[in-house]
Amino acid sequence: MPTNVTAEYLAAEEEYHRAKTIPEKIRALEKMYATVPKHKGTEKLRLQIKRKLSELRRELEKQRQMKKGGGGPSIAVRKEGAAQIALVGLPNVGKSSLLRTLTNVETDVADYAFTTVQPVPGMMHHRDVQIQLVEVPGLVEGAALGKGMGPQLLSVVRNADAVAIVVDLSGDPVKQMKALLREFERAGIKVNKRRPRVEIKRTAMGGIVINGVENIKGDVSEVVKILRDERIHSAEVTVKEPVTLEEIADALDESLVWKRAIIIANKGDAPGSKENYERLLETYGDRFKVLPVSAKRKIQLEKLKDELYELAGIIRVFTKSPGEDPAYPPVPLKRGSTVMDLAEKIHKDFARNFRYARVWGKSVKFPGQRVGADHVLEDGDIVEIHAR
Ligand SMILES: Nc1nc2c(ncn2[C@@H]2O[C@H](COP(=O)(O)OP(=O)(O)OP(=O)(O)O)[C@@H](O)[C@H]2O)c(=O)[nH]1
Ligand SMILES: [Mg+2]
Repeated sequence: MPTNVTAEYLAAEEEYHRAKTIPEKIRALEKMYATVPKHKGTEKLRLQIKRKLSELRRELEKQRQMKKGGGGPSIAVRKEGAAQIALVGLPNVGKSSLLRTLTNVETDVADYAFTTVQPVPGMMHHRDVQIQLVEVPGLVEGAALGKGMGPQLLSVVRNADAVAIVVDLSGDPVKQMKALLREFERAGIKVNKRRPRVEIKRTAMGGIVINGVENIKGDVSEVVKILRDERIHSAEVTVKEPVTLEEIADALDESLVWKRAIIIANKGDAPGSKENYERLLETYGDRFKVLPVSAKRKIQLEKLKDELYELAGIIRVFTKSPGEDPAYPPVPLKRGSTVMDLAEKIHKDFARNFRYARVWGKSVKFPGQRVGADHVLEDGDIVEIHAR
């Protein structure tokens, strides 16, 4: 153990050794991680704590699954529309109020916590696309560690395509964000972070081969250890960008999910909301798009729809037959979709008998350009598929 740790760290370590339950252990390890000085000499220690936390998180989830009925009734929400966005926040911040105005769902709004106790879905229609919003009942501290329906609620978030975090500007939004991000972290949900670019290809034999070793900031032998812990003994690992050991561990941790997110700063009409908004922006503005709104006074709601549409990561593509006008409505696709993805969405035969396509729009250099199945489409493109 490094000699340069603080008294707080030692106290947390003591707490860890005394801890009996998994949630207790997790809380103690989080304290250890928060109090360990961040420099090169403690790099391995930090990595160890992070890995232990990940292991306990997975164990907790396994325990929950083993319990009768998977630890309570499933509250999963079936996906409908082009994308599903989770509306998530602490209790009483205005999630239902937003859902009501954005989707016309008649859900209860009241001035106390836990009005909503089940996830409530609603359809938002915007720019010819249907996007499903799901209000996740208010999260509380300890949700991810088993409090109330916490784990089930967080699994709704894990399953969504993107996350809209709702905070209340009549209270301290930075505190709210910290609490939410901690629960996300505990549930293995990474928001607005990109999975580090480390690729792993399992091989039948040949041991561990690491390409791009120069990109690893830290002891390479630790990477081999991480892999061994995951029971990977033969693989080709390619490190494509500079990464720390903790980032490599994250990249190789398949229990993590990576989600795009924005912050909806609600109750922008409340006294003191301006100052609170500014503090929120100062702390989280670099990492998140922050949109101040008022569900009650219906302020900035059109802009909010635009932002949610952006967040959903949808493009609309118009199809057409030769010599005819584009068909309406457009087909919604995930950003990054190809001509083949479109063909498959329209009709299996189209995909099977595909020859080429002609495209008009942003993704091509000239109108009516002939492209192949792998061509990546953009929002607003018009596509004419030619099949046998
Ligand atoms: N001033 C102000 N109050 C709002 C706004 N939006 C919602 N409220 C009020 O905040 C309270 C809670 O609103 P809800 O929409 O029920 O909040 P929720 O997040 O769904 O609450 P739970 O389901 O209990 O977690 C109600 O009294 C709303 O009228 C807003 O933009 N401004
Ligand atoms: Mg509600």
